[in-house]
Amino acid sequence: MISKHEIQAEPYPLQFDPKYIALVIIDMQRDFLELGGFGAMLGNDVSLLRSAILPCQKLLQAARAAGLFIIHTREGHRPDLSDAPPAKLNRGKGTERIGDIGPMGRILIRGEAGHDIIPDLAPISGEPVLDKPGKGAFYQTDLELLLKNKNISTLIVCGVTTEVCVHTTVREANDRGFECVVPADCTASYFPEFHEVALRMIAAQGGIFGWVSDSNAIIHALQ
Ligand code: C5J
Repeated sequence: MISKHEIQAEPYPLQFDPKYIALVIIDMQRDFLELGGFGAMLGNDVSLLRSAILPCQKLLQAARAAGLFIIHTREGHRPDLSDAPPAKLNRGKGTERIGDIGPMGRILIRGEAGHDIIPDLAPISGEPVLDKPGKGAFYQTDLELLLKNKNISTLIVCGVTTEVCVHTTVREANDRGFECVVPADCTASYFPEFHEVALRMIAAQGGIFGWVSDSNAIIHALQ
């Protein structure tokens, strides 16, 4: 018998099977959340992302307790930048660029301090950490394979930033047949107005890309 649970969400409650739901935490890296990283280099106020940390921590704890498959992602590149499209490297108008040396090491480069996931959300053994060169977590990674091998059908997608890597991942997941729910308080943007609109875009038109909920509702449904 299929066990069905329900998450209170917009545009309507999301039913899920607890055996086949996974938590995906997108790019909660020092490079985006701390001074001296990629986010700051682009001229953003990185403190705006910090509101997502505590809700993500609580949801991560609940997901671990419920035995969910948990995946963390990191955006970044090889030290020789061979996986970074020139178009990405050349974009932006800051004084520093991807690969330049900043206070947390080379910006957006794998293995550097800034590329690490923030300590509050550090992955534990058994939780895959996927390094991605692009904005979407499916692009040039084995995320789809990992999920399909576990018959995962529903994704809880958290992380930063709402309208960039979270949104891109939700769109990619949607086209691959996954149901996605985004807990609004577990995501954040350097542009609060983009955050709001990005969430509305997900749930609009009867849930064109998925569902929007919050950490408390999801934690409640996982218990
Ligand atoms: C950005 C991300 N904003 N993780 N990356 O460049 O959203």
